[in-house]
Order: sequence, then structure tokens, then C-alpha cells
Amino acid sequence: MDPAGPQHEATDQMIAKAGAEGVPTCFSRLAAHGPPCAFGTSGLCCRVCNLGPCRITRQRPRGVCGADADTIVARNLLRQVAAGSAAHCDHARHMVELLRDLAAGRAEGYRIEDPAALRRAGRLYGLETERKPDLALAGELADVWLAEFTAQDRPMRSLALAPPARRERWRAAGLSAAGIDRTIVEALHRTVMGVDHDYRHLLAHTLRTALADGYGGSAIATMAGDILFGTPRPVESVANLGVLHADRVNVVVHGHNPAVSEKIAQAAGSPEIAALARAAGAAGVNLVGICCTGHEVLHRHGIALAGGVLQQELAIVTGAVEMMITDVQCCMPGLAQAAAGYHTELVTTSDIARTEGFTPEPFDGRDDDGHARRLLARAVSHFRRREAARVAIPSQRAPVLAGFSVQAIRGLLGGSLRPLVERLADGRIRGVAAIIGCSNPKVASDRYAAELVRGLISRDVLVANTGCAAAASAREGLLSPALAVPQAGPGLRQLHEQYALPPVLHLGSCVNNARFLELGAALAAELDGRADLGDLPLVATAPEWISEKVPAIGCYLVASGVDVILGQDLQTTGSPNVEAFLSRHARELLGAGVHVCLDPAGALGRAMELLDSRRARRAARVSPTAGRPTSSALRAP
Ligand code: NFS
Ligand code: SF4
Repeated sequence: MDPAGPQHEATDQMIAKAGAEGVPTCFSRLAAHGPPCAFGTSGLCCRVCNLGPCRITRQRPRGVCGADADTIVARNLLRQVAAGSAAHCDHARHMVELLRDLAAGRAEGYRIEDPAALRRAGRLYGLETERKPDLALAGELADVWLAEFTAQDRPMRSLALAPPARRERWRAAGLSAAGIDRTIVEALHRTVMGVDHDYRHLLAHTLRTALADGYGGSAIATMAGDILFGTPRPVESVANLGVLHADRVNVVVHGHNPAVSEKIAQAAGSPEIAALARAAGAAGVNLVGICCTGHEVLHRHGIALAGGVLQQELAIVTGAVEMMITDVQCCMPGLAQAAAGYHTELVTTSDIARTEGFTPEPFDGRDDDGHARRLLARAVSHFRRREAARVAIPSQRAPVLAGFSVQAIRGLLGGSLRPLVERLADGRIRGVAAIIGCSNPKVASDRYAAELVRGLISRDVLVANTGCAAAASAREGLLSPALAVPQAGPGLRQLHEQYALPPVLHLGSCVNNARFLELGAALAAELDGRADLGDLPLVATAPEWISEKVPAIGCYLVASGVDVILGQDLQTTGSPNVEAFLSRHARELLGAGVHVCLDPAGALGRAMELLDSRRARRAARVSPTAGRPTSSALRAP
């Protein structure tokens, strides 16, 4: 299988098919929209009150209330980060509630899939883990986690997932986030008209809010998912639109909540559903994933990945999808227009997500197994309505090896991260780069991510992939060791030869970026007890961003000491002060900053520079950053 260009053809073919059949997609709507509003892209549009909305220009440098560009841009960024963090954190809340209900005997059909993950998490929070039954421990842990949402005047306990040196920095800078709910509510309060106007003070709360996401929402969602559904282990599968089957009932799970997709996955494997499909004239039921929920079932069941956020409508355009089962986040409302052109039924399983054209089928923890079976039976009944003449499934599918939890990585390396730490120290491996975030049709989709990943592995940088960026790598064959290893440098090839650790590690969904924080903390601990993420050759890149979740992730990575390279500007270009804060001041204070590199060659150069200088600083045993905080700008009141 050729890992290069042709994999894009699947997407291109379906865009062309949609065009020929008059089916609108985000690609056609983007073209119709033309260039976006410059006030919006620069962050200079304020609509937080009805004195405005106000748009800042050189002639009108202040809004009606007197707010300047710095205030408005910082306020908009904080609102974005609060919304992105809220998405991850509310997802986490649903997982913790499920764990609590399970412990109380109220979540029929669910169980503790991974008791070792439960005990691991219990120990992290100082719970007594050895002398009690799983469900009792699960109940205690769920209570500890729920208290992370409601904590008022103490920092989140989950911040202790970071190395002690990093926590000390947060304390000194006043960035230790209180409870998740309080932190996010405060973000909205501060950004109401007439409250917080100092851009530095607003940006400090932006970082604080992001930390509530990274160490709160995202980490808790990841740990709870592992407990309930299993910690991922390496698993083989395939990816790209070619995973749909012409002769089977195709069902797509799409969204982010692993609980729903898990139940669908279990039901799809049942003989009862297979028999129904055969009776309907199909060869069986083919379950595939889109977006982060797709990564969840890929990692735990090896279920094929049809694509990321940009393939959601295109999967329907194949004409071969009987049902798409969505939950929360990244499920475009435009799916309804795409599905209207075919026989596809759209289902929403979340009580908080309703879209016209989607059938509401909320999963509520009571008889979710039965619910999943009934949905699949209905999907089977749609098979007869498929118009054979309009079915065109692209042939492209690439082999994938997924399932790289930190535990799986450690397992492959012989039980300890030492082999990786040693190679990072002597330069055989030049660093670890997280390549994360969405795919965006505004840029030459996926090419940035693919070129960057190839460049990094050829220079012996281990790549950790999540979310849609991982789906992009999957399409390029970069998640197949057989295809990726020959493109890697000698250090990574040797690592693969000795330990079977491939050059590109698929860490999971977008909330699983917490696995990158976990990996960083574990590498730091392995290096020496006082080390910090800022001391390690780590970097992160979000080549293409769409969702507000990406600015949130970027901010918690920077706050953790990991430099972040964005392939597209944040909506902050209207304030040079805000941009200087995020790039330079953050570096003084936290040892890392935000960089923007619009082309992949630039991003590759910057990533190598950052990684090499981190390794050189470490080797010279010089402080990895500009040292103690030099300014009180980030200090909490
Ligand atoms: Ni994360 Fe991007 Fe969405 Fe997942 Fe994909 S669009 S912000 S990667 S699916 S969340
Ligand atoms: Fe305009 Fe100020 Fe109201 Fe924003 S808060 S809309 S800048 S008056």
C-alpha cells in the first residue's frame, strides 16, 4: 500500500461526488462563505454587551465601554478556552457519573473493565487501594473526582499529576486552578462587560482554566475511560473511507463519549445482529468510527476508523451508510443536509445534543445494551432502502497500529521508560513531539500534518499523535510500522527493532492528550525526581485547528512547559500585546510559549530548534528556562 498521496484521493473523490449530486458539505459551504471576517479572525469583534457589538479599528481603538484591543482579544480568548475546557470537563463529568452509578449498582450493563487502572488511579489520589472490593474503590474515586468539579477554595488535587517542580511554578505564578466548575464559571464572570480588563490578568485565568482542563477534565476522562472500558494496548486495524463495505450494513459511531460507542461496539458483535443483517440480504454489520469516538473504539476493539472531522459528511456521501450514531462535540449540524440526500438515519444519543434531522435516542445508563441492539436492528432495516446505483466507496484504506497508552508504551519498553529516557539523553532520539488537533478545510488538509510527521520521524523525533491529526497520519500510512519505520531515522529504527515501539504512537482521542502529559511526567520522574516537563525535549504541534478545544489544549501544554506550534493563527492577531504574552512572557514564566508556523517546513525547523535547544540546556545542566517568575503579571489576586 502506497503511504503517500493517493490516500487523499478518498476524500477528494467524495467531495467531487457530493458536488456532482448537489449534496452540500463543509467544503462547499466554506467555498460559498469566502474569506472570513477580519474582525473575527483577529479577535477584535466584541459582542459581550449590547452597548455594542463593537469592532475595533485604528480610527476607533476602543469599544463603547472603553475596552481596548488587548482587553477584547484576551477576553475572547479566555471565553474560547473556557468553552473548550468545558467540553472536555463535562465529558469527564459524564464518565465520573457513570463510574459513581456503577459503584452504586445503578449502571446496568457496565462493569469495571480494568481493575488495575482503577487501583492505579486510586493510588494517584492517595486512596487505600488494596483491601477493598473494586466497586467500593470506584465509588470513593468517583467522589474524589466529583469533588474536583466542586472544589471552591482549594486547588484541584489532580494538579498533583504534574511533576512537583511544575506545581511549584504554578503556585509561584498563582495558576493553581481551583475546582473545574468554579474556574470555568469565573472565566465567564470575568469576561462579562465591566469586570476584568487587564489583558495579563485575563490571560493568567486563561492558563488557569486550561489547567483545569488538562489535569482535571481531560486527565479524569482518560483515567475513567480506562477503568470502565480498558486501558488501550497495541491493536491492528485499518483507516480511511475504504473501511466501509458495499455488501454490509454500515454503521458509523461519531462524537466523543466512549460509553455509547462501547455499547454499540458490543452489540455490533452479537450473533443476533449478524443474523438480522443476513436476513436483510447483507453480509453482516460493519461498525466503523469517525472522530474521537472512533479513536476510542479503535483503541479498545480495533474497530476501523473511517476518518476525522472532515470525513463525517463524506462517509454519508458514499451512499453506503445506514446509520450514523452521534453523541457530543464535532458532530456538524450539516450532517442533516448530507443525510437528507441519502437513506442514512442520523441518531443523537446525548441528552444535551439535539439537531434537527437527527433522531433523539438518549442513552441514560438504563438498559443501554438493549438500546444499542434496537438501534442496530433499525440500521439493518434501512439496508433495503440503499440505492445501489449511488453507492461509491473509495478503495483507499491504510493499515494502522493503535492503542498506545503510557502503560502500553512502558510494557513494550520492558516495564520501564528508561530505554526511552536514555535515548533522549544521549540524542539517539531527539525528542517527543505531540501532533494533535483537528483537520481544517481552510488549509491544504492533512498535508501539513503528514509532511511534519514524516520530517520529524526522519530526524529521530518520536511522534505522539491524537485526534484528527492521528486520523491524518493513519490515512498516510504513518500509523503502520511497516510503512513508517523505513521513513524513520536510525534512532527510531533501532528503537523499533529492539522494542517494537513504532515511530508514530497513536495515543488516542483528543481528551487523551492527557496521556501526553502523563508520558511527560513519567519521563521526568524517570530522569530524576526533580525534573519537569520543561526540562525534557518535548514539543507539541496543532497543524490545523477548528474547535475551541484546541486553544484550551495549547494553553495547558504551554502551562505545563511544552512549547506549542500552531499551523494557523489563534484569533488573537488584533493584539500584539496578547501575542507577546503568549509567546515571550509565557516563556519567561512557564518555560514554554506559543509559536505560529503557517507552513510545515517552518514548523519542522522550529520544532527541531526547540527540541535541540532543550536537550543542549539539559546536557549543560543549565536551568531550562529563564528561571523564577520575573513578573507578577500572572499572579492571582
Ligand atoms: Ni479534537 Fe478537533 Fe474533534 Fe477530536 Fe477531531 S475535530 S479538537 S480531534 S474530532 S475533538
Ligand atoms: Fe462594546 Fe465594551 Fe460591550 Fe464589548 S463590552 S460590546 S467593547 S461596549
